[in-house]
Amino acid sequence: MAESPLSPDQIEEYRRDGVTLLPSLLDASTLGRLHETIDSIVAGAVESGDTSILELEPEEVDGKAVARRIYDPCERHQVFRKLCSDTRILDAVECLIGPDISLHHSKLNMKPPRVGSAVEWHQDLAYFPHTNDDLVTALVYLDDASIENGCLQVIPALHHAYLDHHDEAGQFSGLITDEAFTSRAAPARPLPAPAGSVILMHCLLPHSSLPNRSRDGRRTLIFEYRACDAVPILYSPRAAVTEEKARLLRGRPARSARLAGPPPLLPRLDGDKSLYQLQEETLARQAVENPPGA
Ligand SMILES: O=C(O)CCC(=O)C(=O)O
Repeated sequence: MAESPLSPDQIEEYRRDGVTLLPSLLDASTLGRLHETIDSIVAGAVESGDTSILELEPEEVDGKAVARRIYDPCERHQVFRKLCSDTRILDAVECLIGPDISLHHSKLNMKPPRVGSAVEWHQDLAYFPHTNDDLVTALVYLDDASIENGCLQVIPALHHAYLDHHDEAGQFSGLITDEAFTSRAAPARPLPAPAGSVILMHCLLPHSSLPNRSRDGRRTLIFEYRACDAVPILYSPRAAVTEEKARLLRGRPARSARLAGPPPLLPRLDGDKSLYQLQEETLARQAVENPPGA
């Protein structure tokens, strides 16, 4: 890596707030290729009803099913594999977690116009704790992201501890249930930015996004990177599937796991539900337990 791809201010912002934004990193022709590929994957999967590739929004648009997530895009097409090791992104990630980098997983959230689902407050690492917290989530906006179409929002500087994501019965709920967090006063910081911008976010930073009721989609491609010596500590059927797809992108595999960062909370997570399903079930349960106005 010749010149540092992140300025000292961006590195300081990431360390202090747990997030930094690289505005307009990708050009229009790269975005065009990604859009074409996504359209063809979605059209094929919706037509064949293949739910192993994508998850659908619960609401239809004009009587048609619409996608809310493409699972593992790096497994689907080389355009995504190429982008996850694009030097502009990977050099920036190297500044934050060092030279030995693997891809933990990828996903693509579609947030379609009018019916795009919300994502509730959560920490990524709560779903897949590791021996240290040198994991960076890169969120690549493929469309202009605004407050109206549900851009990402974060609570800056809250990335130094695992927060509880379990309900009163001790089951993993997919969203933050920690009392101190849910009653907090800290304001959310929305991160609107043009298509092609990349957000680099610490894996413990609480984040969420509002539903999209606007006429504009907000597709976001997500790469979860980790230092090679950050080793998953959760043994589960889902973790086994994820690990099969994890890939070394740069540097060397680790010979030993590094123990560092805050003590990981272990998710009590049965089955293989998506983030959206877990969060929706939790909200439905909470609404029954604490009806509005009760
Ligand atoms: O797409 C979003 O708004 C947030 C994505 C996210 O946090 C996730 O899928 O884990």
